[in-house]
Amino acid sequence: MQNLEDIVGRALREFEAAPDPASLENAKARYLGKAGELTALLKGLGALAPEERKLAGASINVAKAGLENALEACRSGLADAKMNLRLAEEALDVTLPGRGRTPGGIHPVTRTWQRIEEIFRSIGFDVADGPEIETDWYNFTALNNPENHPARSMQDTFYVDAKDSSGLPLLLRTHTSPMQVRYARTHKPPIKVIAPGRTYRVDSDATHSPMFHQVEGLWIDEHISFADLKGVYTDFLHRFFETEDLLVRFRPSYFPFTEPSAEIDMQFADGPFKGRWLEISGSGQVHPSVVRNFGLDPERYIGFAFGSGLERLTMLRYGIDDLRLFFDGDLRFLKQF
Ligand code: 2U9
Repeated sequence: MQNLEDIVGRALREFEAAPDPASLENAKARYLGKAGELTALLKGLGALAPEERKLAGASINVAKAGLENALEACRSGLADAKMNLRLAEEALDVTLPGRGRTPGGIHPVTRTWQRIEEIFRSIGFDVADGPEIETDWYNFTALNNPENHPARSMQDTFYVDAKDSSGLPLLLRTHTSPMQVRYARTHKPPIKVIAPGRTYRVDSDATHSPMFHQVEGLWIDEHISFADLKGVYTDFLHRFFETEDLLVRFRPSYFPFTEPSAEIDMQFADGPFKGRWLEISGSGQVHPSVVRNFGLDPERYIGFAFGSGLERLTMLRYGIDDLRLFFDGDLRFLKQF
């Protein structure tokens, strides 16, 4: 049977040459499928004489069994090759060194925050905490911020898609003052508190970040004067910068929540900022309307407040010249503290 040998030879070569399971199954169909060449030979047996049919049938069936065995061997060969490739691709080198976990550090702004708490606690100030999402009343109205003040606009303040009980939109606090209003309304004088924390404004460039930190201080009692503000803040600067060799001056200014108001400037006698007046804080005597919003009588109670930026204090203490370094998360910077 010349034809049978030829068919078997071609089938075996095609099975072995199939590069993937789909090509192998196509090759199978060409020989063993319904319209396959070997199947056609089997179908043609009926036309032969009985004696001849017996002999031819036997050899075709032997050939068919041989091809089916070869097909099965090729199928498992392809499956093995696929598995070996995957194992090679996903190989793990268990001899590689592990990724070490290095201890973390305290962010420089957090260091400033901690130092400030320590200094003010040591002179009898409490530390207030409060929500970062605030009501319009605590953030603006209670602090004597006029209706038409630009800080109240969408361009300057992040508003939240939720309203307070008087139907006004909630907002991300633009200063730490609302914490002090909350504190003052729930404590009796003397009120002596600092409020450090995150604050938010729609502002982003080399010297402004949409999230920044402030610390505000408030001291309210029956006879607290500007002289107390000068004493407390100057003492704080001496301790924060670890030197008494610095000048402090109060320059008239304006804030809605204080009257009179002053900017506090300082000058180092040494170091990279030597001889330059540096703006370090805002301050003032708390406005009588704000004292009234504490639930206190402004004829009886008086005091001062100040507000400083923690990033600014940190930059001056460590000689950092770019605010963005605080927020980049670059370990080359952070590891220096
Ligand atoms: C209450 C009443 C008054 C806090 C004050 C400033 C002046 C001020 C800025 C300095 C730099 C904020 O971080 S900054 O951008 N702050 O100038 N803050 S007086 O006055 C208060 C606070 C709370 C109840």
